[in-house]
Formats: sequence, structure tokens, C-alpha cells
Amino acid sequence: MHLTSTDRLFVLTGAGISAESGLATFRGSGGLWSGHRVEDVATPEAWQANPAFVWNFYSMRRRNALAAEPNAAHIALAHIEQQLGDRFYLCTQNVDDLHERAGSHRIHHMHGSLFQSRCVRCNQPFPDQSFYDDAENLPTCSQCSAPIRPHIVWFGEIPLDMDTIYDQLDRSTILLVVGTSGSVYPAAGLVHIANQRGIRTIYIGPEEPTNAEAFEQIILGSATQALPTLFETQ
Ligand code: BJW
Ligand code: ZN
Repeated sequence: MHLTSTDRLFVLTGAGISAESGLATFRGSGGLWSGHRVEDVATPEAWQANPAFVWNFYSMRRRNALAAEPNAAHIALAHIEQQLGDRFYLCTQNVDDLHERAGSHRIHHMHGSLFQSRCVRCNQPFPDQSFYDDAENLPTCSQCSAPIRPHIVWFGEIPLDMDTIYDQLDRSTILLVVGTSGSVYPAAGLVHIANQRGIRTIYIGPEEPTNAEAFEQIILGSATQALPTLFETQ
């Protein structure tokens, strides 16, 4: 990809970029979380009905993410950030920390972070790498005794800091989307906004996303194959 000195790159990543680090995707090839449909576990209703089940799921996710390592695609994005500085912005739907561990700094987790929790009443996120597998010993707030929940954006909740996302997209000249099925909004709608603004749009993944028709260019391939080469040829 050729980038000029005035180009600004907005990257949106999804579960597919972490697939080659061994973290299962939700949908698409290799999708489905250990028999759980994400719609049954990542909702405020699931939390109200069975917080132990939800904590069990996110404890498993924490274990898997702690055991995983960043792959060549995460590293390629960290390298391009080093070259572009503030002309680069990474918005990820992923809650794992593999982008940070690869060296990304200008990153926003729109669906929250696996290694943060928050009190349902105080609402202040804090770092948390614990596993809560024991239904009798779920965490509660030391200040107000209300339940502690994962700092994750579930269906029906508003993704974090959408204003900054829209602002950064407005300022960009290229939208590069990697490894997302394009089925969850508002993330899946960013490509439509980009089209309205005349921003160039590129998708990378092994299969076409649901919103494929909105992209100018689709590169079919895995993230670790396609991303490092994309930047090498600039
Ligand atoms: C590879 C690969 C490799 C494989 N290399 N690629 C009806 C119509 C429209 C919208 C709605 C509707 N009804 C309800 C809604 C709204 C709802 C929604 O979109 N639902 C849809 C299911 C229809 N959205 C919400 O509720 C959101 N909030 C909201 O809309 O608030 C109102 C609002 C409106 C406007 C502005 C602002 C606010 C909240 C969504 C929260 C999503 N949460 C989850 C779970 C929590 C996080 C977690 O536990 O991890 O986030 S759901 C789950 O899906 C997770 C993901 O971040 C998200 C997206 O998944 P992703 O990343 O796309 O993964 P997959 O598995 O779907 O796809 C993987 C892809 O990788 C595949 O394409 C593979 O091909 C590819 N791949 N190997 C590259 N090696
Ligand atoms: Zn509290």
C-alpha cells in the first residue's frame, strides 16, 4: 500500500486478527466460543440472570488471552504506527491485549477490555487479571458492596468513546478493516461513513464480510499473510 505524507490511516480490527494467536473468533471460519453463542453470554440480560455463568466465560477468555502471544499482524500494525505517529489510529473491537503487547499505543478498545472490571454502581474501571470461577465467591466492590462486572460492552450497551472514533475517522484518508465479520454495529457501519466522506476503504480477511459490498478493495487472505506484505510494499 502506498501512503503519502498526508495520508491518515484508521484501522479497525476484529476477532480475526487474533485468530492466528490461537484465540477463537465468534463467527465465520473457526468461530463459536466453546459451545456458547456470544449473544447468549454477552448481554446485560445474561448477567442479570446468571452472573456466575458470565464470569465463568470471561475467566476462560482471560486464561486464553494470557496464554496467547501477538502475531505478525499485530506486530505489522505496531510498526506502521511507529512510522505514521499521530497519522495512525487503531480502533479494535477486541477485548484482548495483543495489540498493546505487540507495541501499539494509539489504540482504542471500543468493546472494552478483558483485563479490566468495574463496579456496577461506582462504574470506575480498574485493572483485573483474576479468575472468578466459584459461583459462591463472585467479586463485590470494596466501597459499596455492589457486584463487580467485566468492563466489556455487551449487546444493547453503547460502545466506548464513539465521539473520538467518529472524529478520528473523519480525519482519516484510508480505512483499513481487518478480520471482522461486519455483522455487529456500530463498528460494521464505519465503512458506510467512510464512503460518505470519500475515504478509501480496504478489507483484509479470509472470507468476505457481511458488509463486503461497501468496500472499495477486498484482500482475501489471513491477517498474518496479508498485513505484513501490505506495509512492506509501501
Ligand atoms: C480472520 C482470520 C484470520 C478468521 N485473519 N481474519 C439490528 C440491526 C442493526 C443493529 C442491531 C440490530 N439489533 C441490535 C443491534 C445492535 C447490536 C448489533 O449490532 N447486533 C447485531 C448482532 C445485529 N449492537 C450493539 O448492541 C452495540 N451497541 C449499540 O449498537 O449501541 C447503540 C449505538 C448505536 C450507534 C452508535 C452508538 C451506539 C454493542 C455491541 C457489543 C458487541 N459485543 C461483543 C461481545 C463483547 C466483547 C467480548 O466478549 O469479546 O463484541 S459481540 C462480539 O462481536 C464481540 C466482537 O467485538 C463483535 C464483533 O465480532 P468480530 O470481531 O467481527 O468477530 P467475528 O467472529 O464475528 O468475525 C471474525 C472474522 O474474522 C470473520 O469474518 C472471519 O472470516 C475472520 N477471520 N480468521 C483475518 N486468520
Ligand atoms: Zn462500588
